[in-house]
Amino acid sequence: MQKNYYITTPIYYVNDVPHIGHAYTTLACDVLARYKRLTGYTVKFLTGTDEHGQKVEQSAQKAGVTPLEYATKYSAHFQRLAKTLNISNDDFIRTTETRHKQAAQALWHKLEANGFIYLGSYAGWYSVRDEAFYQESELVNGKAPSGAPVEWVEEPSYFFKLSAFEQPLLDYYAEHPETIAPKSRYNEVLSFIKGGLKDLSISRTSFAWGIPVPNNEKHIMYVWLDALANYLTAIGYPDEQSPDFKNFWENVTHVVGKDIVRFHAVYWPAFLMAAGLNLPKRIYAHGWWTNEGQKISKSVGNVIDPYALIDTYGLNAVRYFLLREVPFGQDGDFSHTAMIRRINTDLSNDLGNLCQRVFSQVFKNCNGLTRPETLTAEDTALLEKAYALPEVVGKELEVQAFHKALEEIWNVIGDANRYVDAQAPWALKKTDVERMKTVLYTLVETIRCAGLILQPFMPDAMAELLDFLHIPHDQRDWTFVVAGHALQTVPLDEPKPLFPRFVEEA
Ligand code: ME8
Repeated sequence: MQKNYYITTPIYYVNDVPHIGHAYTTLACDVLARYKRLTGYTVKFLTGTDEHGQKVEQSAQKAGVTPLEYATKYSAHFQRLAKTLNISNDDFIRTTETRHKQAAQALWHKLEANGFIYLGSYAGWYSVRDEAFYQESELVNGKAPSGAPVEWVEEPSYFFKLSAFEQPLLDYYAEHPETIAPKSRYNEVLSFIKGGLKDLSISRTSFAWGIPVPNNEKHIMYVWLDALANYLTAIGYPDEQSPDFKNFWENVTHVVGKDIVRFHAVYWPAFLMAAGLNLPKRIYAHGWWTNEGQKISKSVGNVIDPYALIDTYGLNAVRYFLLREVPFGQDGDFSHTAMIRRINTDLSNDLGNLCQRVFSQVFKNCNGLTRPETLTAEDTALLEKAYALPEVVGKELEVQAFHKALEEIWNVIGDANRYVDAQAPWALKKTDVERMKTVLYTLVETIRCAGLILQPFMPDAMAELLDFLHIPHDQRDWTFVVAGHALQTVPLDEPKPLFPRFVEEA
């Protein structure tokens, strides 16, 4: 039976250029998409840009261009970032596309037809920066809980009967607690729902940049209803019979930052219930990055530019660092010191040197290296750990524990380094050439397995490694990490260092 997996990033606002936070979310999704493809899933991986709303309208006005011109320019930045990060997305959605306008309006129709929309008027607080409505009781010193300024809004508005979903959501989450992760976010969502859900304003009349409400063009849809609908648009909604819709809606994972949990774990599931659609399988909210201990903000001027990072450290290192340094789900701090430490320790010393030592000995000292017939207990112990990687790493990736998945891989790399020191193949060269060959073979085979498993994290570097080992492209999925597919012969090419040390300029 075909196994399907649908993975989405938030769609990013086009009010500014992308920064490290956007790169982080997209990267995490990319690792999941690549992992699922390597384990036999048909994957749909969606990212894109959120182009409507007051925030974008205001930014465009300031720049003296139309909102669409502005959105097109900034959307291109996000598209370029995805290419630069080597993201394997299958689609890039822009909410200004016709397909999206149609899907969002169809969703509105459905909610209305099912009796969950009514016309009223809104009087309350709104934050343009967050594009969110806030209760008086939620404000902290006259500001949104995020610190964003709020303004008083009074206007005619359509409402969504969110209050009707308080109990259904509580029941659903009690039965499917794994839907929201990590646990701390699950608790946060539950306590928000238990605090009482009020009906939600879902249209605005005081500006124009959005999708018109069907049959009442004075109103435009609230940007979050519009934006969330993107996840449906990309798989063919409203055609619920389309193959993409049938395949992918049943198994969707949304990865988001912790700032937008409420929209994804309260409003979105309520909209879906109201439209008669099933709920996401998983909503994972990761933490926030700070920069050298400080909150990242444009006004502080400490925004981390992902392009600059990649220029300085290289794409493989940036991808590795972001997912290794901080447990996914927790907040983390970016520092150049930590980045350089990871490059020089994990990548250069542990993995890069292992490959270099082993490959150069094979190149210099082996006149033909084939799979040995007999192995010692030490050889078998190392290989068995390598062959167990798909299971142990897969288990961690199934719960989005990227840092633990990498730790498991580095355990095997650490074992391989201890093994090479203990077996000392350079000494065996003089005493027992056959044994030296067996040791080197065992190491190359272990490196092959690690290389296959690391592909989702560092696709470029691992492609180079696997090319060096002459592994055919159709033998690179995780089912090949087994003894039955062990290398028969080891190529004897001259190696090039895979992860050079990072040396800081004086
Ligand atoms: O919220 N650390 O878009 P957005 C980690 N358009 N991640 C960060 C971050 C940081 N310091 N800053 C931002 C929106 N992010 C809406 C989403 S979805 C239907 C609509 C990441 O451009 C994180 O994933 O403000 C966060 O959720 C997202 O960027 C917010 O992007």
